Amino acid sequence: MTSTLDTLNTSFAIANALHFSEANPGLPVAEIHTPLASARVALHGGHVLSWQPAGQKPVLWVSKAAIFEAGKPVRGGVPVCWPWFGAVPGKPMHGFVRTMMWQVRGTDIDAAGQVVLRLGIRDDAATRALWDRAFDLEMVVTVGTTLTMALITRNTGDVPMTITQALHTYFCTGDITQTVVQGLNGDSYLDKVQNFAVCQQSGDVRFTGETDRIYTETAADSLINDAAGGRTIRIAKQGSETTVVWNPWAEKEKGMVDMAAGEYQQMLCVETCNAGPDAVTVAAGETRSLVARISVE
Ligand code: TA6
Repeated sequence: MTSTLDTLNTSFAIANALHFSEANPGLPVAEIHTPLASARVALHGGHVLSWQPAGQKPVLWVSKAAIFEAGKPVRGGVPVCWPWFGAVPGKPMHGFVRTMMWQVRGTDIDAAGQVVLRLGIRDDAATRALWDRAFDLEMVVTVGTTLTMALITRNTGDVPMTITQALHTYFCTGDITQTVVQGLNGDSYLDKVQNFAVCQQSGDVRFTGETDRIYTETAADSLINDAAGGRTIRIAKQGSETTVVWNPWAEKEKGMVDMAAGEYQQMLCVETCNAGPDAVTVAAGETRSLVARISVE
C-alpha cells in the first residue's frame, strides 16, 4: 500500500463502511459498502463512479472503455462540470475540476447509517492559469438508499464570479429505445443537435437518435422510466433551473474512444445543471450549492 493510501485510510477509513483503494496507481478511490448501498468515489475529479442501493442493479453507468488517468475525464458516473458547462474556446470542455485531484476533507456515518464523504479543491496556480478566480469547491456525497451529491461553490475572492456547472450524471438503462424521461413536458429546451434551436417538449422525452438538450426554467424532478429494466429512477434537485438530457447515439459513439460499440443503448445522461441562460453569479465571500438527489422507485 502506498503512503498516500496509508494516510487516507489512517485518517478517513470507517470500519465496515469505507476504505480507500488504488486500482490505478496514483488514483485513490473511496470504496463504500454498507447494508444500505455500495459506491465508489474517485479523488480524481471528485468523481462519483458508481452507486448501487441494496437489492438494486447498478444505477450509475460507466463505459467499459472508460479512461481512468490523471488529467483525463472519466466516461460515466458523475463528472463535475465546473466552473463552466460545455465548450469555452481554448479551454477544457466542461471546465477543469473533473480532471484535477481533489482532497478528502472528511468521512462520517450519519444516524441513518448513510456514509457521508466530503471532497474539496481550491484555486492554485494551475486553476488560475485557466480561470482567474479564488474559490473553494466542495462535493458532499451521501450514500444510502438514495444518493445525494451537493456541489458547494465558495467565492473566497474579493470579486464576483459567474459560473455554469453540472452534475453530469450517467445512468444505466435496459434499452434506450424503451426508455423515456418524464417531468419535462411543456418545458422549453435548447436543442444542441439543431444548433441550439429553441424547442418545446411535448410529453415524455423519447430517444430515437442523438439527443442533446438543455431544458431551461425547470426545477422539477426528472424521472427515468426504464421499461426494459423494470424500474424508475428519480432525479430531484436544488439550486438548479436547467436539466440536460443526452444520449450520443450510434454515430457520435463511434467517434468516442472511451465508449465501446453499442454502449449508447444502455445509457443516458440526465444532468443537474446551471447551464445556458441559468448562469450563477456568486458574490465575494458568498456560497452557492447545486444538489442532486437520486433514488430508485
Ligand atoms: O451534457 C451533454 C454534453 O454537453 C454533450 O454535448 C457531450 O459533449 C457530452 O456533454 C459529453 O462531453 P464530454 O466532454 O464528457 O465528452
